[in-house]
Amino acid sequence: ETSARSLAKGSAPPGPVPEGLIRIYSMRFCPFAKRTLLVLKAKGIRHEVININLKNKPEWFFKKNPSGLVPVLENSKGQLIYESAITCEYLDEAYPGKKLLPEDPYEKACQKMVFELFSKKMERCWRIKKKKNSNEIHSTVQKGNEKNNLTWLGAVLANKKTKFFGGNSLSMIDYLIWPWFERLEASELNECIDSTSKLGLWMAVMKEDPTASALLIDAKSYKGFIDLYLQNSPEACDYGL
Ligand SMILES: N[C@@H](CCC(=O)N[C@@H](CS)C(=O)NCC(=O)O)C(=O)O
Repeated sequence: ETSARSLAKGSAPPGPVPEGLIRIYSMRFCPFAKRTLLVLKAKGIRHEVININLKNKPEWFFKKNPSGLVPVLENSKGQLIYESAITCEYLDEAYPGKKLLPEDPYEKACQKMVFELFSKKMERCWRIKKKKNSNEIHSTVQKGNEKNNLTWLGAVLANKKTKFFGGNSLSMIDYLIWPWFERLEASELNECIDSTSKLGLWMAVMKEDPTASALLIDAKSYKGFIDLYLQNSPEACDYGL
């Protein structure tokens, strides 16, 4: 289902979400949507995936999210939730099972502080620029002063003296930042993390997590996607299907 072809302009809008299910509007290679998919899987929430062709969006998609971005959640009451971090917090609160955010207000604040800093520093570095060929894309990512930022994030772990960003077990903040790390390999940036460093060790334990490993991105497909996406090809989102 996660690998279903995307819906494009001209497609019929999907019907209401069946009772007992939640729907995610996603795109197979989107790191933001990956956050929501990780939380859905980690909490064992029954869901359906509708992939959106982001280079040729269906008209009706703007009724789901006026900014036209994935991910969006829709429940059987017709309620719509967008912005990836908000979708993740919503799922954690609305569904029973393992709590991914800590109850303790201070611990929760700590996770949100790491998140804010990550959002400011990292998303800018990972941003894919519209360039004509893939060589140019990768050098653009590398110029983003990645090394310094990763060092900073490693220091967060070193100060905490824990394996994960929220303590000694995996929690929400790890899932929120993981999608950018699983893309390092595909972006040929994995050598910028020393595998014996705090961050390198964190990546290794993340790869062992059953949820993260089950949803691990295929580096080859991701690369193929990026090349087409930067050419604005409507085939990008369905790369490899
Ligand atoms: N702040 C948003 C960002 C989501 C986002 O940028 N999604 C991208 C795909 S990775 C998208 O939908 N792009 C479509 C567009 O830019 O029109 C979130 O956290 O959910």
